[in-house]
Amino acid sequence: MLLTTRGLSKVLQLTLAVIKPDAVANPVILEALHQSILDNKFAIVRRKDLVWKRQDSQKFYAEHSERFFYQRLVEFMSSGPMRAYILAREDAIRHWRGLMGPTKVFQARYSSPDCLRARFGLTDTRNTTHGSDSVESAQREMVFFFPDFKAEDWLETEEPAFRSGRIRYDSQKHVHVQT
Ligand code: FUP
Repeated sequence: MLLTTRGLSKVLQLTLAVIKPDAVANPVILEALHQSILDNKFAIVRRKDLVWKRQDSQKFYAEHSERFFYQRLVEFMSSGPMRAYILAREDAIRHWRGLMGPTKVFQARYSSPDCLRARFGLTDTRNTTHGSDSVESAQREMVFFFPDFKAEDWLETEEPAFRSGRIRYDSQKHVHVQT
């Protein structure tokens, strides 16, 4: 479904993007990240500010539970407010991960100095942003952050308008809506 085409243009893909507590804590960085999303032609489908409990953090990062950084990661991700987005774009997953850059901030600064993690990241854990790494993880992560959002329904009812540009940015709600 996500990779099929309708007419000539490719169906938009959805991804889950998160601005992590290190970046939300700095209003200038938070605004710069939001602006980067808009400048890079992502449509903002949903947006939410939230704070994780420790259990949310543990559950979300369960696949890393054996890694040396797990405890540090769990503490950090439940240490303060975050902002989550559902973004739409052609190849949204790949484009958002490209914009974020490598996981490790010091490597990012060396290899991709313009990426978001290089520009704003503090450490390998406090690395500014998260992005889904596959269609499957995007689906799982969208449900995790936005349990009421139904991707299939959105693709059926709203995606055609988003793809053909019949949308506008609502500067009150900070999301894109159909015109
Ligand atoms: P990514 O998909 O780029 O977020 O990277 P991973 O799934 O490999 O890692 C998930 C999170 O674990 C990172 F965002 C931050 C944290 N992490 C560390 O804290 N230290 C590391 O050395 C690697 C990852």
